[in-house]
Amino acid sequence: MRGLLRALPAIASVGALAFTFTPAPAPAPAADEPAVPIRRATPTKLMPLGDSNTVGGDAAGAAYRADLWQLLRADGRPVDFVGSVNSGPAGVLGDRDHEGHGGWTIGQLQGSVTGWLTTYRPDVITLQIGTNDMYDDASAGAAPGKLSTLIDTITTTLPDVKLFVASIPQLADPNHYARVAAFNYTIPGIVAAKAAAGKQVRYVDANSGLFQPYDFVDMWHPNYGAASKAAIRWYSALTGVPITRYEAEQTANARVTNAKRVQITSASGGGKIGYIDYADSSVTFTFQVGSAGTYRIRARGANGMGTVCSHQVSANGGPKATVKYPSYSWDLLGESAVDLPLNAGPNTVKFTKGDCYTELDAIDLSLVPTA
Ligand SMILES: [Ca+2]
Repeated sequence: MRGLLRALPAIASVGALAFTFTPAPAPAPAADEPAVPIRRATPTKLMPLGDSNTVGGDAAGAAYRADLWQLLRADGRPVDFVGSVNSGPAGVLGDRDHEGHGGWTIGQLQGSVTGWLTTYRPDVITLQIGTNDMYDDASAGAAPGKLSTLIDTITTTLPDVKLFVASIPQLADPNHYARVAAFNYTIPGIVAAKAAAGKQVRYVDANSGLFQPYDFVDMWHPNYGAASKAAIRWYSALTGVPITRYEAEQTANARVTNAKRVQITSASGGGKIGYIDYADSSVTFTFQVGSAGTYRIRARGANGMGTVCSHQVSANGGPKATVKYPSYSWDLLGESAVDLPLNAGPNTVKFTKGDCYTELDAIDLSLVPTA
């Protein structure tokens, strides 16, 4: 039990998206713009492709896929994940299809990828591979060439596919660290050369420089909270919408009143705010934005109540809006969005108790997407 009053009856609004959002017509994309393939009004088939860090070596068992799906859902983007594998936590990961294969090397993907591509015909691929090539110097040294060949195979098999190629997570062991650093260093150049040759390939720094030692389950796998940070980078690359995350448990970001910090690895940054249970409980974020406008605030929240719960949210003392959190579990976190006007310069955004109970991990801030 994470809250003192969790047994109280809750409202019974179920099945709704967290935020009702009516998309405006999308502007016509530029002819030479492969970089932003996932638009609000365009159904898109996305294949997550890779190894165990696509499957998910974390406690939730979804790697970046759960939070990426949540971020896309919060915008109302019609994305269909595709692949021959189906795994991960139902609910928080609304589409469990993928093409992640635990323990696989680049060469193993090379041997199977053509069949997967012709079967599922994705519009977009998120490729993260190479961790299992880092075991020794020889295989690590061969990894860039194998990645180059794999990119050629993918783009030749599906010339219209938009291929996003990621860095791989940095590993703590000194030998692995050096190999990963060397491999990650080569990836932008490999991708740039393919793009210069006319292929629709883009590099995503999904992982490098992102994690602390406490962000790892083991030598090889970022934990669930850490994977959510990689998901932000994937989302931004896929949509062209940069997100800034503010951790609720960091005192520099937020003032907490009559609620408690909870340390747990499912939360981004290793912590979240629980016990937002009382009329005077609040989490008040303070941050700056460069320009005035309507911003999308995505709250990463944990709700294990078995029904939709909510917070009241207001910006700079203005009117309260409601952000609704579907119930997944206390250890599976969703991204629920609300759009609020912000000022140029400093802002405060205050979360207070709504219906039943939800814990607050972080907020992910951007301008409201226009495409
Ligand atoms: Ca957090």
